[in-house]
Amino acid sequence: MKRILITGALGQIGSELTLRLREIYGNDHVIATDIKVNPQKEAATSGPYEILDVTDGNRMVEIAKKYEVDTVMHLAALLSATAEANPVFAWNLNMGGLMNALETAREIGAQFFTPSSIGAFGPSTPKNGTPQDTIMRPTTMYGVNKVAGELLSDYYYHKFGVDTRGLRFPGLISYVAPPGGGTTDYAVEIYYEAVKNKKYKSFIDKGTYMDMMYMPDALNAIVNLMEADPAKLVHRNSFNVTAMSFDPEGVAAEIRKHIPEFELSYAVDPIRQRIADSWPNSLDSSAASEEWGFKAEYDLVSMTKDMLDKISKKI
Ligand code: AKB
Repeated sequence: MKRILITGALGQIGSELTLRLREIYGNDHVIATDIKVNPQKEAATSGPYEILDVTDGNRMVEIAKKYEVDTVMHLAALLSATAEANPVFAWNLNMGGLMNALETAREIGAQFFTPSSIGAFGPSTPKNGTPQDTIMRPTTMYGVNKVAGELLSDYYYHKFGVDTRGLRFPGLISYVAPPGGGTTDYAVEIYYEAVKNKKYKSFIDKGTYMDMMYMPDALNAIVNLMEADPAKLVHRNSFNVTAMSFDPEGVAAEIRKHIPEFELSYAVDPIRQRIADSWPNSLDSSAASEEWGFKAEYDLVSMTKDMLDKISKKI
C-alpha cells in the first residue's frame, strides 16, 4: 500500500486528488501539505495535514521521513497567467519547489509525480494533433518551467533511478475547487456564470481552441499512470493527455442546450490571449493510451451536463 506525500494539496488538483487517494489507499496513507495555516478544507481535515512551503527543502524531507512515505506527488506551482505576471517569483517557486521535491524523492527512494502542461509547448510546435515528441520552445515563464521540469524529472530517473512520471495536462475543469491564475480558467468560470447569471464575458477570444479535461478523468490518469507497469513506459516526463478541444463558442453552444438564454460576449485579456495563442489546439494522446491505457470518459457533452448539474446544486 502506497504512502503518499502531496504538496499543494489545497489547490485545484490537490483538493480532489487528496480525497481520491485517501479513498484508495486509506486516510493515514496520504499526507496532505500546503502553505495554508489552519485550513478548513476536507483535504486538510480528513487525514494528516502539514504546513509546508515547498521552497523549504529541509522541511519537505523532514515531513517525508516522519510519515515514511514512498511516493511524492508535487503539485504546488504557479499557473500560467500568474507566472507571467511574476516571472522571477514563478521561477523560484516552480523550479525551486520541484528541485526540493525531486531531492526529497531521491533521498528517501520514493516514486515521484508532477504535472506538466500544454503550456510546455510554444508557437513553433505543430498546433493540431500535437505529437508526444515534438518541438518545445514555449514563450511563457510557465512553459519554460514546465519544459525544464520535464527534463529535470527525466534527469532524476536516468541519473539517480528515481521512478519519475508526469502528465501534460490540458485545462482542467471542475466544480469542486476553483483554478487560480490559469489561461484555461475561462472554461470553468463560464459554467458558474451560466448557472448564476445566464451570461459570461470571456477573456479568451472566439476561435481559440485549447485542450481540456474533466477533473475525474485527470484524477484517474494520475492514479493509473502511477500504478502502471514501469516496463511498459517508453516515455516518463511527460505524457500528452486530453479529452476534448473547444473554443468559447463551442462550450457556450453546449451550455445553451441546457440554458437556452445563455449569452456569451468577449472582453479579451491580451496577456492570457497571447499565452493561449502560443499553445496547441489539440494534442495527440496516443502514447499515453499505448503505454499505460489512458482513456478519458468525459467529452464536452457529458462534462457540460455534469458541471451544470453539480454547480446548480452547489450554489
Ligand atoms: C493554465 O491555464 O495555466 C493551466 C494549464 C493548462 O497548465 N490550466
